[in-house]
Amino acid sequence: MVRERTFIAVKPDGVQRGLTGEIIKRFEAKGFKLVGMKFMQATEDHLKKHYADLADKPFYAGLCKYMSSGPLVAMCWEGTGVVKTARTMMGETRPADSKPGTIRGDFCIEVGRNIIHGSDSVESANKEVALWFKPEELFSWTQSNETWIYE
Ligand code: DAT
Ligand code: MG
Repeated sequence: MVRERTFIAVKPDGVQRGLTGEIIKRFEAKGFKLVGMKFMQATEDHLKKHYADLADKPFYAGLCKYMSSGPLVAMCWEGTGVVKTARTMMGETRPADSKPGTIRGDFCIEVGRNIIHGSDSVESANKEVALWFKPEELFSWTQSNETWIYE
């Protein structure tokens, strides 16, 4: 597996509920490297682009509205297998299907308020990172503990 990047967001409900630190803590403790992060309120237009693949779903308009209703934390995390592993750490789309120990399994109840976003493939991760971050907002840096995380 390659040292890839993924787009993770603490959604507005996660921010409102004070779960930002808890979510960041899990990715940090796992050993992944934070390479970009901003606290921002996204426009509905921006979210329509982000969720373009879901444009034909009945919940699309409500989803874009809720996601733009308050500030969120947009992040880019890097590491070997981070796209897939982050999805595992998040749990399933529906919190009710998410196992305890996962973020959605531990902290939320309804699919429409599931507190975190994570890219679902390397291809969409690349697209999403480019949609949410300018190149100068992403940082390549050496983690001091890297040789203790990777062989
Ligand atoms: P995920 O966020 O796990 O990648 P997705 O890409 O299929 O899931 O959908 C994006 C978001 O849309 C999801 O996090 C919550 C919302 N959503 C999905 N299915 C829904 C449904 N049946 N009703 C309401 N909201 C839904
Ligand atoms: Mg998705």
